[in-house]
Amino acid sequence: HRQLRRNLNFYDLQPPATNMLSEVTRSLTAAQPSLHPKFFYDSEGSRLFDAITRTPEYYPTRTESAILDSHAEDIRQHLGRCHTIAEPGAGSCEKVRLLLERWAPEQYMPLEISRACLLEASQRLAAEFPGVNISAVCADYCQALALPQNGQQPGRVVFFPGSTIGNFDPTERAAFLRGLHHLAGPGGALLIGADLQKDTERLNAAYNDSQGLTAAFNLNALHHLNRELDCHFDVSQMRHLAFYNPQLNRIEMHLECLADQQLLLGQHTCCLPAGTRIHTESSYKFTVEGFSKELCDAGFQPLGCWTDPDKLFSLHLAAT
Ligand code: AVI
Repeated sequence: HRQLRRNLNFYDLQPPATNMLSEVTRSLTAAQPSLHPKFFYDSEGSRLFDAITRTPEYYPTRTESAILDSHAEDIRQHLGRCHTIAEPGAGSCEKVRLLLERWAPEQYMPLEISRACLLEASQRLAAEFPGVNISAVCADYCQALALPQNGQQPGRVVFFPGSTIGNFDPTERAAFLRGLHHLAGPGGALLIGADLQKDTERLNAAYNDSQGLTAAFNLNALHHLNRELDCHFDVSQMRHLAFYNPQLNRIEMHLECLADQQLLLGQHTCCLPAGTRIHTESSYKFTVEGFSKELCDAGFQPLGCWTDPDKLFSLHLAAT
């Protein structure tokens, strides 16, 4: 633990390095080949995701910001007081700014696996918000959710925006929500974004933007693997696919092989025949009632839900 400024403490929980080769080999050689969406996010992937959020088709980010901007005060009133805001996967800590400005909590605790990203963002915030004590924690999701409770202090308000919760499959999601309940602790709360079910055209357009940024984002996972593992993907012979699956209420992103792909995975070779689809991401879409029920199942008591006038996106507040 290091104190970097008067109002900034940095805690490094040293997230364990994952064995990328064995994980990728297992998922690519499975009967249904897949890649975990975390492989999107190298520096180019993070830049592309940021660009996606500004496309006209990708409504979630701007809609959620507008909801937060219109209702920050109302949400705070439903909450009562807020001592600490904790944010798992805080990234560049951009979205929380609005809450730091409007709620002026005593403490902000970003939890982020990327040490470089966390250092930069927390130093910037500490300079900009001298009245907020920042406890930056470098940790992976598992470590973050197992963090000890706040001692004598009241529970934390866990902030989990962006509908990232939609990228978890139902079983994982239930476990993750229980983890957020633990992180919030007794007397705590959760403020979480959940993208809503809507017409298929709008959903499909959001994941097939006309500038091709989502396609580049999806394909970038392969450039990332080529760079880290030298696995010889011919990226020019792969294509981006994204479509809504109405049975499972989710957008599915895949990468389809346009020609046979001969891959080198460590000492082993593996062939993915033309036509193979690698499932790279699911993005579940919710109903307000369905998501509230999931919060209840994880032990939360819903306190309120805010949406935009077109009911595209929802922000849920729940107490532990
Ligand atoms: C990060 N996550 C909430 C995004 C989503 O919409 O599921 C990731 C994304 N994938 C393609 N576009 C954006």
